[in-house]
Amino acid sequence: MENSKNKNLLFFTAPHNAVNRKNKASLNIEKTTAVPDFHQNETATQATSRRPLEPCPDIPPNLQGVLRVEFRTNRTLEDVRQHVGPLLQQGGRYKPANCVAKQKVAIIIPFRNRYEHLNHWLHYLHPILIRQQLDYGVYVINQEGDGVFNRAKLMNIGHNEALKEYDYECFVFSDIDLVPLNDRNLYRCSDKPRHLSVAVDKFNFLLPYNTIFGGVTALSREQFLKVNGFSNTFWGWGGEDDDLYRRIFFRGMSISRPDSIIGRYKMIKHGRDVHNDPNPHNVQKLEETYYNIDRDGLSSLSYAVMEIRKDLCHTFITVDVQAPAG
Ligand code: UDH
Ligand code: MN
Repeated sequence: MENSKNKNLLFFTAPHNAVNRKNKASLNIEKTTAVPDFHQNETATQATSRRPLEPCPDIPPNLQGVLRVEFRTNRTLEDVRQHVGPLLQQGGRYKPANCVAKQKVAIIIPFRNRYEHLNHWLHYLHPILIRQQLDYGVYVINQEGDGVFNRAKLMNIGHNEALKEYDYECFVFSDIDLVPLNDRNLYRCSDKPRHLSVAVDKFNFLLPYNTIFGGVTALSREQFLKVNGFSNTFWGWGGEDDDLYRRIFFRGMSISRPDSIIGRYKMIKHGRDVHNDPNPHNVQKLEETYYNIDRDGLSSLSYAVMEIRKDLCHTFITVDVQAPAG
């Protein structure tokens, strides 16, 4: 079983292909009704008698393009569970029932005390990711305590924890407050590390600067390993995304982006969080990226998992990142 390595797991995932057809139709996720029912005759129809699934098409057929996104304040996790839950496996997992997904994608979200944002994110992203025909899982990495926040270290932890569960080949690192406005912006990896949140409403739908690599990014397992992941040492707000850009550059890669029509995003409005003030040292640290790539990153990652909770809509992993006092 995929999860057997995880000792702290509270729930195990159900068979991976269970899909509720009624909700499927209402979300306009797949038009075909020819969805194999994996519960029926599960023992009788073993792999031998099943026709192997075809690969999913390059371009998912049921995308809608421009989306309407509204952040009502009273969206509860229970609302989200009812809206998208029937399509999912425990832990916020999904894979297409009638074709083999192009990629296995782990979505990694750094988190602390943004529950309202989480509900919006789950509400909007699950239907999009399903229409994109991904074999995916959603991992919310929750920093325990009120020490200084470390977005980048949470990303590294998410990468490692997700790989303990499943053979993911692509990692999409996403802030909790960014929702795409176009579902043609595929949450997949490509031959270059990819920056997905190109045109964010908060920045008037413009790139604030050319080398920006924050918000939502996608790196294949190989690309992420090649740069030794994120640095673990950017405490507080700022710099860690620029450091990752520099790592990519110093390892001889360049980035790709969708165009600014497809790469549009809405950021949920928020103020500054406590214990995540801009850190002026982080700006200085960017001078040292080149020398730190190999010694600071996945190779030096140390943390403790405090709890793994499997909700229907996401896997919530609480971690001690050994933060300095906030
Ligand atoms: N995050 C949390 N909790 C925190 C801090 C950060 O969950 O306490 C995560 C969350 O996923 C968030 C991401 O880290 O989306 C990045 O943090 P951010 O949203 O604060 O970053 P952003 O660049 O901050 O959006 C800009 C400062 C906001 C000032 C707004 C003034 N109008
Ligand atoms: Mn934000």
